[in-house]
Amino acid sequence: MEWSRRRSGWVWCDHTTNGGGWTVLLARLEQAKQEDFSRGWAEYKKGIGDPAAEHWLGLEALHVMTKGRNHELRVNITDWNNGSTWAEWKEFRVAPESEKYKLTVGRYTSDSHAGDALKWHNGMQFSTPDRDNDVLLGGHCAKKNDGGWWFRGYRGCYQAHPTGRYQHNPGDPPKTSVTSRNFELGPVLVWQNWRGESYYPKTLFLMFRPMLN
Ligand SMILES: [Ca+2]
Repeated sequence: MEWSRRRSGWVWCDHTTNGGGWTVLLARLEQAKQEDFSRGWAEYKKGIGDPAAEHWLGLEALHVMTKGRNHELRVNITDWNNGSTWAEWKEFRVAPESEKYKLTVGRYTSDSHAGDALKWHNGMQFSTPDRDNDVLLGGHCAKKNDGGWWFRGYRGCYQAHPTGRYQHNPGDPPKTSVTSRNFELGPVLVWQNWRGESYYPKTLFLMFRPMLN
């Protein structure tokens, strides 16, 4: 990972994974003090956290950077036993704020391992604890699940909740699943289509780059 100058400012880039050139849009990892992702619309719009640590790039930057040409999206996930998985989508863009930063993601690549959790979120508008843009009438997924994301709502809020609370505390033994007690404390970081809704990843990175053709 290294720094790279973009129109939106300095961003964290991965120059080694599958050809490099990736801009990180969300980083989740164990750190001394975990970032707080239970934040409002204005903060998800402009970005959250330290770009060299846990962070969210920002919805406006995502829109500006993906609007001109097609991009691909990738997720890298690691577990607590040196295992890892990944997935790629060959279509990714984020609509302007006037369309509530609607997500378009598709063309999941068949050799991916992590599971197409984002299919559930394709076409959704972004929601935050202070903005309910999901399709659930009489419910507010982002408030209930304490984070910002392209929550759905119909038949469930999410299949991936990458801005969920980071449950692991420094010094805790490695965690391989989330107990019911963890869930009582609030929704945690999950990618259901990999090892199910109770598996808790150690790190998760979402990144994107322009399509080469
Ligand atoms: Ca709603």
